[in-house]
Amino acid sequence: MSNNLSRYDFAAIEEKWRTRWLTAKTWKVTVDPNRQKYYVLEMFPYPSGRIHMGHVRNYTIGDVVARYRRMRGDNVIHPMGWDAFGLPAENAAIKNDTHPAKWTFENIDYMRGQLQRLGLSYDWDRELATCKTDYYRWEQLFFLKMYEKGLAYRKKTTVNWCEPCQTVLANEQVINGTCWRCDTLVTPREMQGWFLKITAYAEELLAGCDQLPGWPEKVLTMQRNWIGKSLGAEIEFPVEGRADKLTIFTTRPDTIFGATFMSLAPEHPLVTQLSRGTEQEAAVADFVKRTVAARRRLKPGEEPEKEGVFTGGYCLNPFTGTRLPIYAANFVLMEYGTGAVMAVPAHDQRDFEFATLYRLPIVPVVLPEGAELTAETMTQAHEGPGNLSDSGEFTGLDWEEAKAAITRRAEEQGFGRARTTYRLRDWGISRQRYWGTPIPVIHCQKCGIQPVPEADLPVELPTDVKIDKSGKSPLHTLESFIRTTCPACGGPARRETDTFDTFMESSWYFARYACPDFHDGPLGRDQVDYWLPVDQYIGGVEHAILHLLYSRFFTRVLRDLGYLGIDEPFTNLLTQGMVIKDGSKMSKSKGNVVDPSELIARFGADTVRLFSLFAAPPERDLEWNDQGVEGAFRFLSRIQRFVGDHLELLRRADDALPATLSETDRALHRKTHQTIRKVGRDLESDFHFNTAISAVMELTNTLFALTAPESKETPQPPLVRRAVEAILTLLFPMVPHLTAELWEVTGHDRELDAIPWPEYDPEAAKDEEITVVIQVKGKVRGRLQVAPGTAEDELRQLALADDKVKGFIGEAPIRKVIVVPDKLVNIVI
Ligand code: ANZ
Ligand code: ZN
Repeated sequence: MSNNLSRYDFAAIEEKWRTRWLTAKTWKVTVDPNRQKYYVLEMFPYPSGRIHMGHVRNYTIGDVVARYRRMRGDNVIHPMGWDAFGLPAENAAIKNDTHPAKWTFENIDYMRGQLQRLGLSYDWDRELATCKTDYYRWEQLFFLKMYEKGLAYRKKTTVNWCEPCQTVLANEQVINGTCWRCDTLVTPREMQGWFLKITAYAEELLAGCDQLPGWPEKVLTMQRNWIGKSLGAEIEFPVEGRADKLTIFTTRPDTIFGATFMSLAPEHPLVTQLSRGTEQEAAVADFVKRTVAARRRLKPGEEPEKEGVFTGGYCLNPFTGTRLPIYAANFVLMEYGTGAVMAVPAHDQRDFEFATLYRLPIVPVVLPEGAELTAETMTQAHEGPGNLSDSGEFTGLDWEEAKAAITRRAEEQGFGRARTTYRLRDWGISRQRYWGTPIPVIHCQKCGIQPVPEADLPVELPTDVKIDKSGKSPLHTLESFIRTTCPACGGPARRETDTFDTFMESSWYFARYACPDFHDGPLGRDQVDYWLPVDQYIGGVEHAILHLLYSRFFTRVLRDLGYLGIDEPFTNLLTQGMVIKDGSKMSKSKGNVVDPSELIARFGADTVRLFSLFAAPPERDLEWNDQGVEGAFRFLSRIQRFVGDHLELLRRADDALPATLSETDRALHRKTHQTIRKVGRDLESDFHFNTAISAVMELTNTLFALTAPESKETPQPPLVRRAVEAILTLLFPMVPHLTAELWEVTGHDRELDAIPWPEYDPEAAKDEEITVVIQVKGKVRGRLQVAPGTAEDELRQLALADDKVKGFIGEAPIRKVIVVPDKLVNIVI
């Protein structure tokens, strides 16, 4: 690299610095108890083949945080790795007649190169790939420990089954209810599967949401809703002609006198039992079959058209003895509460619609203050508060009192109890796939399920397999894998062929990054205790529920197993927005992708980084625009040209400030320190990179204007040098290569990477005051001395509080106050 700066030769500059940093392992870190640690982490990518603009944005944000914290003096850990198991590798293997492992590792190599081209400051010695045995072996150990504690168990579960393909489909392989490969309608099938008892941590995971002030409120809300805690009661209704009772869960025991029928989930066992032998039998059977199939076709959150069928059976209200018909209804879920609902149409909108549809009675029992409620005049359910009516001894009570009183009475009478339910379900982790972590258990005909002994771990995923076109996991037929001996009786036994849900791998990778060289166990306590928790986590909002919840769950399980000493894995969370082009998210199917590699080749990594930071604040969507990229490129070109043009001056300039400063000197000095203050605040508090960059652009403009040949008076060299130094250091986290180069050529011997973040001088940054005129009815009546940029609100208040101005307003009502910042306040009376 020559010091010929006549042209912005980004390719040469970037290569030089990239190579230097990678060779020197500039970002390698080790535990240092005497230094403040800072852990910044971006969600690791699936090695799909190439990085996309979403990755560029995510990783650039993380990189700025990492570089900024380093300049602030923190011991920064900034790792990167690969979420390398998963279905796309199997699909690609079929399509390209290759092996998932080969495809995955080739992608990793390619994508690592792409990330390095971006100049991202990772400690590559911590890199991991979850498909490697030395990673997933520890996950198998966690599973065994959880199994021992009863946190991992097996139960029957319903899966998506494709008959022609003879395979289980993952949810994302079911498109509109049909198989993605052969278009046949998918059918539900009962199968044994492994589950992790995340529900055992439901309460703690919920309470933890209140201890995460560094998370976006919307993500916490999603977490809380997903856990979905409901306080209510369980009440038993005797079923006519049967010994067993029907147990319902309700959050509104206060409405029990208004129950007019019962609704059961189609899968509820009573549905078929009650209809058996009645004239409803055929209709019920048909309904159950249809609704269960239809439900699988619903997208998450979508509600079906309400539909139901009378089962032929009745039960009795335990408080009144009233006979209530039992229906099966498609909006009742088997997995929630008890799968049975007492229907109160007057006070529950779903029940109201259902009752209207099937002409069932509506009995209002909770009356809003001062209002009449009658079945005839109601057009919708009254779900809000009120006082009880027609409710026997509870009549007249406020609804909250009634909830408690009715629950208590049910408890005393022995047919009910207070109960809390959670919407959260245990986590089904079995996948009938090949490219994943083998679940370490053995099935023995004699002894049943036997965990693989710890000493026999890892159960390695065999790689000498051929993925065939059927899409079936080759594990199911691979005798060399399946055949084993029972650890209990030593007899012949078979290995489990299910593999883990790949969310397992991403639930603890952040901890493994802390101790890549530790091989005596999953986590080296000294290292994880020093580095964890992650101080700043950054990723897409699409992971706001599952990945984050699973990671929070795993962290607690690992804590309880003694591997970790923290409760929460991520102290602060930033969910960055999407990259949009032509109105929709950049995606292959939309054909609107911009390839980062092409952009880097054309403009350089610094420009791509700068644009992705400048175009929008991180949490918002970023609208792609080509002019913006060119603008970023021009800005960097101008900086480099300026340095090139003033090289001699910059190198020679004194470090010390001149004894006397001219007005121009002071203007540049002030702007320099104000910019340092502004950028520091923007990076420190809410990562407003876009406004930080704007501020540096302003400083650059000021510098150019004052030093232009036509400028009346140019600043002295030390001030020019300080302004340039500020520009370079402030931009360094965002635009590392060019700034490092210019720093070096302007005669600094310490690398910019080792330079502390600049401090601003409050005295120098102080604004000079300006005069703002106050007008009343269009006439100048007063003047304010304020700092430039004083907020409109403040100007308005100052103007209205001015004694002279008050005199001119007198008693007249103020119609309007027009504020022109930095200029005038106009009061219309
Ligand atoms: C009677 C009642 C009266 C209800 C009323 C509501 C209002 P959350 O708050 O979401 O927990 N429910 C119970 N189990 C259900 C299931 N498996 N599928 C569908 N709905 C179910 O909702 C609890 C309420 O949803 C329960 O309280 C029950 O209806 C219904 F004026 O019971 B409620
Ligand atoms: Zn056995």
